[in-house]
Amino acid sequence: MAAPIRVLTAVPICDGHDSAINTINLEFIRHGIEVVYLGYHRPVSDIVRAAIQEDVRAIGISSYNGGHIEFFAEVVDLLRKKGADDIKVFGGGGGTITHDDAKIMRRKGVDEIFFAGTSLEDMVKFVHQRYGKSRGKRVKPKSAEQELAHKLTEIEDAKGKIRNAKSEIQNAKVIGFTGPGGAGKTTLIDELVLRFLNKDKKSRVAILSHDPSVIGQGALLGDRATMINSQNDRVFMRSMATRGQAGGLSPATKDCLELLARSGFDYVIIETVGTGQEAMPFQKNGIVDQTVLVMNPDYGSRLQLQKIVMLDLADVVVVNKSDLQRAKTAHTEIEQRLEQNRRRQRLVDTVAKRHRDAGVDRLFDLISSSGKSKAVKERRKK
Ligand code: B12
Ligand SMILES: Nc1nc2c(ncn2[C@@H]2O[C@H](COP(=O)(O)OP(=O)(O)OP(=O)(O)O)[C@@H](O)[C@H]2O)c(=O)[nH]1
Ligand SMILES: [Mg+2]
Repeated sequence: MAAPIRVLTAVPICDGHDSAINTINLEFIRHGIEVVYLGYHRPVSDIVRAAIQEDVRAIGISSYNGGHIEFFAEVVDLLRKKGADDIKVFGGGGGTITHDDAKIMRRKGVDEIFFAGTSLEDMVKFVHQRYGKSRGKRVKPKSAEQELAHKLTEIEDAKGKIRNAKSEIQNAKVIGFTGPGGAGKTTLIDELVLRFLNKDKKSRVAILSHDPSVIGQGALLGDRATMINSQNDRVFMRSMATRGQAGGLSPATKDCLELLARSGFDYVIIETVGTGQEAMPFQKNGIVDQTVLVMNPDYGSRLQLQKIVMLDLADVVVVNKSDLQRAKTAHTEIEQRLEQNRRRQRLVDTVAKRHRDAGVDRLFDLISSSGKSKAVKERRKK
């Protein structure tokens, strides 16, 4: 089966009209397309950076607040400048983009503009026809970032059968985040990235983020929309759909992670999909150095805690959303549960959605101060 088409969608800066694109995203996903959604109020530079890192086939822009002729053209121009003009641009904006505007936009390199009244079916058909064919031989990448992005695509589409044997040295510390859907993993990672970037002005971070999908179907890869600090030239983020694999990761995760870990980043952060009680996404002695389980205070009762396998395995357990009422009880119950494990697991309370949260600072210290794990040291000795 051919690999799914990946597109990135976004709404331009100073524009909060995201209702149209949310509808379109959903329709795309239902028809087998993987959509990396960047969110609204996004500048050209963020859109182009994300499209290159995600190595999508095309960018779909939904624009309502005017300035579309310039905005779309700037996206096309920046892609060209970065040697990434194999990534195409299309979009719409209801009645705010006139037919005359669209003519100019097409002349400036935009593939297609969809007007008010177009059916969702027609848009899906367009994406399949225009971006569904195999890419064939690719142009030589213009930057290391682009090269990395292309390789990740090769690995993902070959289901992890491609290896890069160039360098076996893993320099990065790999940290795995898991936990139930909506617990705040992405928000927390974004706050930690801010601290990594501020602590060392030269450090570079990679993020490998997962969202669920069934084989042959699309996926909404939505973690980027939550990211603010991670929209940064020192951060390389890649979103992956699970493509039918259970357990929180994708069949290609391991190889993609290995490649990222030896691509010159100081930290590689991996986020699983929202997981259930039985999930154990990170293998023992695998490539992940430290595992963080992010919990929501509303997990149920003590009985539920007995069932969560990751509570036995995680190095650090975070009670996020500790601004919520149940957080204190959650902390006490989880603390007692962890005591039974008799391992040196750490428990931290955080409010990830608050800037400069002292709990997130504490978590950052735990992650950034503890050195490479035994596993990595051993791997390095080999
Ligand atoms: C819904 C709406 C809102 C909602 C937005 C909700 C949300 N979260 O999106 C609310 C009420 C919040 C809102 C607020 C504002 N709005 Co308003 N809003 C609209 C409205 C009524 C509909 C837009 C819409 O979602 N249509 C539904 C989509 C599915 O259909 P469509 O637009 O026809 O698009 C088709 C195609 O173009 C295509 N398409 C669209 N995008 C894309 C993208 C891709 C990739 C593809 C393939 C296709 C595609 O899909 C559709 C298929 O048929 C329009 C008026 C109108 N009737 O168009 C005004 C409109 C866009 N808003 C307008 C304005 C001025 C505002 C405000 C500034 C008002 C104010 N003074 O506060 C604020 C700004 C908000 C902000 N932060 O940006 C103006 C813009 C004027 C301009 N550009 O000159 C409009 C045109 C109304 C008007 N006539 O004055 N708005
Ligand atoms: N009250 C409260 N809400 C938070 C906190 N941290 C995150 N949230 C909110 O929780 C929601 C989910 O946050 P995400 O970071 O997307 O959660 P996630 O675990 O990455 O979700 P999935 O990737 O879908 O599993 C968002 O609306 C956040 O704003 C917090 O500390 N307190
Ligand atoms: Mg997330």
